[in-house]
Amino acid sequence: MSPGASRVENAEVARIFREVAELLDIQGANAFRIRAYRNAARAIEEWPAPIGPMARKQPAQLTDIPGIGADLAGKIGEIVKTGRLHLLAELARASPRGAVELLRVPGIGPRRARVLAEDAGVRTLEGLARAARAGRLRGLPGFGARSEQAILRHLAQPAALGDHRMLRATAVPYAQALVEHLRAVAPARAIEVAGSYRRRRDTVGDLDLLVASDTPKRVVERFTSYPGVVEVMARGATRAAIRLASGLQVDLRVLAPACWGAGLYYFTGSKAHNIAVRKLAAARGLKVNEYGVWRGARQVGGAREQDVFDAVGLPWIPPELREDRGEIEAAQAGTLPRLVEAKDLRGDLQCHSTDSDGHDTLETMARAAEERGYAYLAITDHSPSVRVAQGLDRRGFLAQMRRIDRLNAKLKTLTVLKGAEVDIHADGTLDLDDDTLAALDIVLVAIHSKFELPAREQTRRVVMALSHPSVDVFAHPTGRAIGRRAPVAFDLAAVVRAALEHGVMLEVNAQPERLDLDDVRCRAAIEGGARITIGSDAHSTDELALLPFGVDQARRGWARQADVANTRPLAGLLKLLHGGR
Ligand code: DGT
Ligand code: CA
Ligand code: CA
Ligand code: ZN
Repeated sequence: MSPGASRVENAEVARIFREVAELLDIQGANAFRIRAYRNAARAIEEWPAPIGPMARKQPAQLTDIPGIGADLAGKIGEIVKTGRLHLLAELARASPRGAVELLRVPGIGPRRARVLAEDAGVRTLEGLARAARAGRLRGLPGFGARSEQAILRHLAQPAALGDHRMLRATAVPYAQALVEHLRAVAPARAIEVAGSYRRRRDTVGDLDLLVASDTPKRVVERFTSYPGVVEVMARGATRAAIRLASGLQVDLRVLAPACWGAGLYYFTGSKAHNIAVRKLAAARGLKVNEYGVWRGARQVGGAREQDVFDAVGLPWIPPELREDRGEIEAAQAGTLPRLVEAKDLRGDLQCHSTDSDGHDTLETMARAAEERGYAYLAITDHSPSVRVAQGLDRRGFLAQMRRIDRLNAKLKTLTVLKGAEVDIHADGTLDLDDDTLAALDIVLVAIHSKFELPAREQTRRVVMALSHPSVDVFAHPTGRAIGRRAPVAFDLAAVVRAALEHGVMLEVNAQPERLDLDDVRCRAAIEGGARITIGSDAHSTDELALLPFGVDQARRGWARQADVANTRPLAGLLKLLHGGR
């Protein structure tokens, strides 16, 4: 069984515990109890072993997981056994309906959600929008004209209302578990998750599962009887659609083996890309659809995906590029980029330790990176003004640098780079003194406040920060959090010019909620001549494993190996850094 498939229960337990924490929070429950559920969710998600078999065979061992006592262990057992948690249903019954939806709006926490429900009768996003437009929020306890404006701005974004996309990373264990389940009726090479999932988009609307088989009935039967199904939404001879408890919807199509390639191609999309390729086919007197490549009524290809590309005279195009954003023209001209791959990366250029807000010590992080075979790991703890992260001050960084020297003397194949993630103040100055900055091997700068500055001020702030002679990397440049916080407004072209002028690189941050730069901005930055870095921003050893999600986003951003600084061996990387190593 693949590691991802067996971890689907970790994902489910974590999801349910998080929902419990949210509902407890809305009800104003004890803060320790709420935190216990949140911490447990995180610990279970990061627990390296599958929790399902453990709960079934050795339930006593569940308490080995940090933050799991007898009570939570019992609840894990209940979820693993029954797929649900009685407590959650009870809490949901006792909570104002829609309150959880309101929590997705930036600036609305549990307290404000309760005020909205109890004092203003606002229980839905639509209700919230109405109340904000009518100016009825500003009088409520904890609300003012400013927060009312911010809420209106958020709700005006097209994605704010009724868009239930899931982070792709969240969907991975669910997808892998389903694929595993279907292995009983088809070999691995005959199963594929297509759609936006295969194109490695940062979020997915649903999953599009394809199976090549001569016995579609068996496949449909197996699919709809998956234990995680809460609703079978459609069922036909060769297709079906289900919904899982997480809300994720999955479409299944069973394809005849002779049509596999054409179906895989069609359902990978994107729609815009498909339409453009179909036009090329039509110009050659061919028809391309999900069943094959056709000349009149005769099928001339479609068993392999390559058949479709051959039919229109194109080389194979990686799914990540299939967005009709110039990939077809590039394929025709023979200028498709050879995209960076996860195995090209030699190290990780952003992570945190217990010295700021990480969960593992400097040494533990380094050992874990060494075990991954990395040549280097930049430890980039926060600077002091990021108070929630308990950042280091000058003395703290100097002490950490001495510890890194001692650690490097002991490590065999890994070099720890002395780094920092330095906060950019609102005026563009940096949150650490020049001498300390100059002593570091690698300086990341980032925005952690004043996200809402107007574009001109934001651009000026960033350009000033990048012009500091010690700065190497602009980390998670737009500060977006998918579904929660929009990207800051700045003039990307001006920022890229400043980055080029001062030898600063732009990060593609691999945290699934960030994936920042996004695909379009990453490509624009590279086309503008900038170099990028990919950083996991790990806050624990397990999160080092997030790095490939950053690679996915960089690939969608047309990044080649040479565009990514941390594909270089250590000596080559150091040439790109200002630090005096
Ligand atoms: P999503 O689910 O919103 O993240 O995005 P996709 O790309 O997975 O879209 P989805 O699930 O609606 O459909 C899967 C693929 O099927 C899509 O990428 C392309 C193909 N497809 C769907 N509808 C059409 C259509 O009307 N025309 C064409 N040419 N292809 C379509
Ligand atoms: Ca889809
Ligand atoms: Ca779909
Ligand atoms: Zn940060």
